[in-house]
Amino acid sequence: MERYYQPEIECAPREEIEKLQSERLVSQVRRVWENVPYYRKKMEEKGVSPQDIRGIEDLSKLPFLSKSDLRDAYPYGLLGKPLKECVRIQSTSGTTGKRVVAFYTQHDIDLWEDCCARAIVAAGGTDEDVCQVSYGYGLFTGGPGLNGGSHKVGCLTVPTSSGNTDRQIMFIQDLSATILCCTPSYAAYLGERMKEMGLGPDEIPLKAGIFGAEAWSEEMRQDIQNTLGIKAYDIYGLTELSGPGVAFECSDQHGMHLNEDHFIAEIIDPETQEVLPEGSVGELVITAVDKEAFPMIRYRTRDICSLSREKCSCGRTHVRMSKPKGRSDDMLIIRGVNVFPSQIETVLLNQGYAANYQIIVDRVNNTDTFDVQVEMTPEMFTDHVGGIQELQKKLDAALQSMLGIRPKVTLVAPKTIARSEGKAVRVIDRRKI
Ligand code: DLL
Repeated sequence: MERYYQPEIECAPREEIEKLQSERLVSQVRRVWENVPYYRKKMEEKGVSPQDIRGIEDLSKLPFLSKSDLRDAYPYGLLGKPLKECVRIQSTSGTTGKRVVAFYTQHDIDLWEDCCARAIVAAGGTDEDVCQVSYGYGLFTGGPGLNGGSHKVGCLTVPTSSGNTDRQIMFIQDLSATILCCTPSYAAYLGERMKEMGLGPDEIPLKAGIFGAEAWSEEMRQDIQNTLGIKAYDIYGLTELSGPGVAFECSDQHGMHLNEDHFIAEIIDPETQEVLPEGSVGELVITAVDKEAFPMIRYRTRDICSLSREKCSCGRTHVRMSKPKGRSDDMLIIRGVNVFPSQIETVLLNQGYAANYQIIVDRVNNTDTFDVQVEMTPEMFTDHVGGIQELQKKLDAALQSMLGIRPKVTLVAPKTIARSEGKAVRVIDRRKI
């Protein structure tokens, strides 16, 4: 039987949700107009004032916010509350340019943790569970967000943070952890390590995993589910909008319910900025209607996905977003062809490889070079001596048919590509350097 953390809102009739969104949007716009001169100026430039916003139907009249606004207004320019009412900051993991620094009041932390608690309950979590949080703690939102959600559900929370893989496995076994929260690439690595230690899915006490913070394919989900013997749930979020828990998967595992009492989602064409009809693939834009300290209105996430309001078998009524297939700024354009790392991952997993790969793009004599290094599994490595060229040819053809462009594939020995404890580095684009 499906269980909910806040059933009255998670399963509310659509009209009720839209009424709540409209009310919250109207007061949020008024608050931001009064307290955030940076956004007020953007509204004035677009010729809109709070009187023009009477409900969600007027959302598209408002100006967008993007990462460049966050940079311009860094660090305090987008604060919606006096600093003395803020109790925490979190920050993005970005290594280039200015980091995003997001602010929280106690109310903001509360609603963020509620969203994470909804995700944990949707994954089957109760106060009987032991929830190991192996996302990084600190400035990154993954650890603190899921930690707070786990407390709210009443799970025994194991705050291991990321790294020290053998110790992670020891805690999972000794404390009989039932829920694991980490990035999907780290979950795959934990699975690989457990296999090496001779632990099969039946000897691993875990029953569910809550994995997000990076794009991962359906094929990778199957792989992790089989190795760890669990059901793997996707969770989405970004620092600017609190962190993990903006959207989460239910037992249906078919898109993530976006918490519509706190967030309004739109899909736009990233080029023309035009709002697209339901079902179209485009850039996700989110308005946070009740965040106080860092009130993002029409924030351009850069994540490419689609939305669906089709009825869900779990009983939740909130809109579902598809798995983001990548960020518009992660999309590689190689010799004029659009390539998403997730497409490569799909081909690899379908051909029996694990998700250990790296894409290296460079420009030589004005032409893009496109190399994909792929790790063989230990079985391939030993069983196919002499047949490696055959394997490579097969992979070449499959990648070309998926991408419409032929990469230079190099098969490398098992364990050659560095494992990640947080977000995996899949792409090295030397053209930008
Ligand atoms: O990654 C928050 C998070 C932590 C989400 C733990 C889920 C679990 P940032 O570091 O600000 O925040 O990065 C946000 O990561 O815009 C997406 O591009 C990507 N991302 C997050 N979740 C997913 C997901 C956290 N489930 C950026 N699928 C976002 C694909 C994701 N991409």
